[in-house]
Amino acid sequence: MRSVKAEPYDYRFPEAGTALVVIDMQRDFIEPGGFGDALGNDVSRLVAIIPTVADLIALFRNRGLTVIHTREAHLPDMSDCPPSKVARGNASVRIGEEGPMGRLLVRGEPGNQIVDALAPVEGEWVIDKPGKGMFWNTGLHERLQAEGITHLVFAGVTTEVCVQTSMREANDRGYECLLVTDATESYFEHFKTATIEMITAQGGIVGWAAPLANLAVAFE
Ligand code: TIU
Repeated sequence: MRSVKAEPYDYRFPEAGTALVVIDMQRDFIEPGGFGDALGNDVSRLVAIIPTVADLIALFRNRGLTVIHTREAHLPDMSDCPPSKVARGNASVRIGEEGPMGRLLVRGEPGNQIVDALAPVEGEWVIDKPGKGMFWNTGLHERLQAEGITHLVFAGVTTEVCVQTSMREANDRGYECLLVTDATESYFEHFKTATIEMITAQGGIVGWAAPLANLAVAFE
């Protein structure tokens, strides 16, 4: 077992049973002209974590550990996108409609790809998820079980939406979860702070949180 100095107390993980999950580092959320931008958000906050996420991926990749990338992505016929999700909010361009990077949140479109700096390499898992959580309608739990993965390290965007939903779903399914605090970001600074507090409060009710530097030390 390796041990990371974390909140609310040390996070222990078996290297072989641990995977990295990078949530939705796709152009739709991170680049101007995407879904996040269409919702009225300042995407520059999210761009800033790319180097840290790249270092985190390298840590896992270099050790031959499982790296999982998710994308929030709907089928081109939108059969996996409830009308309530399309109608919600006051977006200038809605999910499924044509934006500067193709149809928003639709599989195969330019905007739906992981940003170049974090592009998946051969052998890494790429999970297209129609929901905010990574388990609904993806088959991911069965695949993780088959690989003997028991511990999940989380990064990506946005902290309080798809990252937190996925981490909570993982906790309910029995995975021991660590959030890497400088490899996740929100359009709203206070939501990120609050999410980390929510996850780690009450003895780690959802899981643990630590910066990348602490995780790097644990691998030495
Ligand atoms: N809008 C927002 O903050 N997030 C999402 O819609 N999806 C993800 O968090 N990936």
